[in-house]
Amino acid sequence: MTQWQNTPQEHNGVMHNAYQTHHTMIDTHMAQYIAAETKRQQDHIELIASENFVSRDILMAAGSILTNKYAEGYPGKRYYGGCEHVDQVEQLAIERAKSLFGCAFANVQPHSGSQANQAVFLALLKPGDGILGMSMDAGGHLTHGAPVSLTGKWFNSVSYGVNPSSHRVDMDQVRDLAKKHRPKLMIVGASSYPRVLNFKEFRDIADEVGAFLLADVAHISGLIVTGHHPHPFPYAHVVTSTTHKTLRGPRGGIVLTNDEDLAKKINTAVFPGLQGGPLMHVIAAKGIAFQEASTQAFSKYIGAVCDNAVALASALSDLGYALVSGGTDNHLLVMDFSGSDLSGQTAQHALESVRITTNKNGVPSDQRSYVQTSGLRLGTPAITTRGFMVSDMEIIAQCIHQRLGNLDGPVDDLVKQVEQLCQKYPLN
Ligand code: DSN
Repeated sequence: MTQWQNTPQEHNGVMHNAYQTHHTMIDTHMAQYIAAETKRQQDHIELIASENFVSRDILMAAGSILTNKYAEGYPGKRYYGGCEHVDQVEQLAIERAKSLFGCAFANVQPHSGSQANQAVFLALLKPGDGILGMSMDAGGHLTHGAPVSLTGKWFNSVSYGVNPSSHRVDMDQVRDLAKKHRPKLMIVGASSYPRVLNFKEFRDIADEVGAFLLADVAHISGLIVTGHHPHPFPYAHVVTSTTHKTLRGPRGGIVLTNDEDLAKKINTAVFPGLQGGPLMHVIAAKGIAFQEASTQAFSKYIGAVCDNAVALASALSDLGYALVSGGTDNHLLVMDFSGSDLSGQTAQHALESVRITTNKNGVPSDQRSYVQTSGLRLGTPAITTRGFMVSDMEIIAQCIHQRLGNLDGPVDDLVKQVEQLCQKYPLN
């Protein structure tokens, strides 16, 4: 058992497995669905790069009585009575977020990463203003100006991509587009970019055109706080993140800055601009996650996440698979099926049938639709939390290869292999 795994804990003489709490629910109908999902999480190899398994403390806080409390406003300035304890909860979460990310201001109320980004847009922009973000096929996120998102509909959105052969961000294109369109906000960050982002270069360009720089570090925040990826401060004016990906906290978002004036605008944008009552149970869980992420064990965990990603990428490459950018510097990799008969959608479904969970994903210059896609994104945060090690990546790569190389073949042996791996690293 590795030191960053969750372990069953004794409490009042009873061993508690945090992932079995549904056993005592009275609503047996709903409990049966939660039980089924618990079993799915236990029995499948979870390779979705944005998912993870939280600790017992985080699960308990997220399921606590704090869910009962309304607390519109901010600590010390609420619109409801009885907030003296939730004020302490939120203040502690804020202080821990500031300390973890080394910044002066933190808003821990956004219900999600998308809402954290929307808060920045509301704080800094007017409808029709220009934004410059990464296109989705290059790895960008919906809220970075995709045409189908509010951010693409209400703002004048221009997208940069990656170099067609290296698949690295094309900084010349970023500079050219910034000079041509003079956006008010530039966004650096991605959902499926396997390489290091250069925040300083983005800031230099933002300064050249007088733009704000937003770093959306949702995917890599766990790497950033442990020194496994360069830090967005002092380059970004504002940083947003989710709290549930590599950071391994509850589902939610945060907004961070060092600028007092921006902090005030962001607070007003989150509440009352976008949201009503904050989710105090989730804020407590976020606070616990910030504390956990500041430990040596977490740092070792993130190191293992990256080692596993590199090992999985190299095992798949050795088996002949093309990867976007040829590999990875972080926690994720994207298999590239461009030019083959296999689509991301078919690959995802095929792997699901042998209990390997992934998601189809666009690749640079993808010729297929967003529904089909030519890529498959794989990530190692969740399996590493369970304890999977570098030596297991070869086995996972072989399982993927056997399934994708024989789509109509029998699945029983593969399911058995996956079952054995999952039993070796139980989810507690
Ligand atoms: N949907 C998230 C992901 O899977 O990366 C991004 O918000």
